[in-house]
Parts: sequence; C-alpha cells; structure tokens
Amino acid sequence: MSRKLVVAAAQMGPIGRSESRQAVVRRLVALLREATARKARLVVFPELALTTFFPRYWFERDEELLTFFERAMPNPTTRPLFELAAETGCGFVLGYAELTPEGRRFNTAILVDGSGRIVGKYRKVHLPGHREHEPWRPFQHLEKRYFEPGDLGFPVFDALGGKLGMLICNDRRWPEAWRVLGLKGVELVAVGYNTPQHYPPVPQHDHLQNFHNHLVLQAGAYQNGTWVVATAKCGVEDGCLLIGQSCIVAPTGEIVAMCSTLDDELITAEIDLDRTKEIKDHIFNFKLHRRPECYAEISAR
Ligand code: CDV
Repeated sequence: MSRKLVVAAAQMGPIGRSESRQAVVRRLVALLREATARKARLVVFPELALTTFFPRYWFERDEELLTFFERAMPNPTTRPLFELAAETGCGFVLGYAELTPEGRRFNTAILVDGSGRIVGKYRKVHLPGHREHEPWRPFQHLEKRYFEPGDLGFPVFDALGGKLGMLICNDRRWPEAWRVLGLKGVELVAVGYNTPQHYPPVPQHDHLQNFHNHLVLQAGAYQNGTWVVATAKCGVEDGCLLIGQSCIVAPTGEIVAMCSTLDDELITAEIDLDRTKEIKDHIFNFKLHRRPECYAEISAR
C-alpha cells in the first residue's frame, strides 16, 4: 500500500504582545483551511504558536507570565482548530506553553489526528537561554526560568501510516535528540521554532542563523533517514527579528519546499514515507553498521 501523503508547514509571521489568542487562532484556522484545499493530511505549526515569544521578556510577577500559558488543551479559544481537523481529516502539530494542574510549566507540542483528538505530546528537552535577568541583552531569553525541561523523553507515535516524532526549536541543534527518534524508527519529524537573527552572546554568528537552521535540519533528516517538516514563527516580532525559511526536508537531506516570506505562509509537499528506506536500509542501517559499544561516553558524561 502506498504511503504517499501531502504534508504542510504553516509558517507564521510575528504575533504582537497584545494580539489576542482569538486573532491568532483565526490565522491558524486560515492556514489549516488552505492546507486542506491542497489535500494535506498534516500541518505543522510553530513553537509557542499562540502568543508572542514571551521568554524575551522579564516578568516580575507570575500572574503576568501565566497569561501566556494554556491550562487546558483544547480550550474554548483553540477548539475551532480541533473542530476543523475533525471536519476535514487534516491533523496538526501545535506548539504552546503548557501549565499543568500541578502548576508545572512546559514548552509543549501536541499531535492532533484527523479526528481532532490529541494522540501525541512532546515537551521540549533542550531549553536555551538563562535564568536571571540580564539587562545587557537587547532582549531576554528566559526559557530556563519559565519552563522545566521536558519529562516525556523523545516519544514516537504511530500516525499517518508511519512513525512521527516532534522536536522543539533548540532541540533540533542536538544530534542526540534526532538519534533517539531515529533509533525508534521515526519517519517524519515535526519541528517548530522561534529563532532570533541576533544571538547576543555570539553576535558574529548572526549572519549564519539561516545556514545553521538548515544545516541541522538537513543533517538530522539524512543521518536518521526521516522526513522533516520544520516551521518558523518569523519576521519582526515586538522589535525582534526572527528567521523564517521554514522547510520540508527529504530523508536524503534535500530541501523539497521552503518559505520565501517572513509572514504567514503555507508550503506543502507530497512525501513518500517509504523513501525513508533508501537511507534506513542502505546508508545508515543501524543494525548492520552502528557500534553502540563505542558510544557509551555520550550518555555517561
Ligand atoms: N526558541 C529557541 O529555542 N531558540 C533558540 C535560540 C535562542 C538559539 C534556537 O535554538 O533557535
């Protein structure tokens, strides 16, 4: 049976700090509708897709910080997305700030299937940035303060006739994250990101941000024989420029579709999950060629 399907990256332009969740969900719904018109079965939205990238702000008071978090999913504001998935049969991956009933905070992505049900959840493991207020920076990056590291590992879900995993932004720079998914046979990795063009600790890399983005996505795809759908929130968001170039990458490492704006933009590609075998069976055949006995130091240190 053919395992060909159309997938989409639904890139988002900036979300202003005062933009309402309702207005954002209307944008997401429009992108999901466009994807279904193109016969997509899965749409990948960005990291923290419902609000501005709030870790750039120092909040004195918890009440202010918590306004950016979701206490339930779905909730009355996001329900239209779930209903549209059920109506059209097109699933999605959505990043958002999760506040658990116990008061724990995670940077989370969920996988929603074509019946509108949540069938997978991932919580970001690699949290970049810093814990304390650092006024020398033009903007903060307080993920280490505002979130706990994910506690779900790197799960892989049966979906769309294949195996689907999720990574969130900084995770994509870590080969270990890709490899754990690869070892579980992942065939499609959904990645959402918010990546500032300017990296205050190492500004001499600013001109390399787009290059590094594609470098790690293409390497992750190739070295693990998986499709990748990687989606940015981008453009000038509250004065901070975020990179775009959302893309769909084949298991060969080739980019097969890429956004060309810094705004809401949908790209689609027909992908064949069986093409993962070209790499999984012949180039990186883990069973035949991996030497795990030589890699113990990676997790021991
Ligand atoms: N949201 C992120 O995780 N952003 C980081 C930046 C801060 C380096 C990234 O890896 O793109």
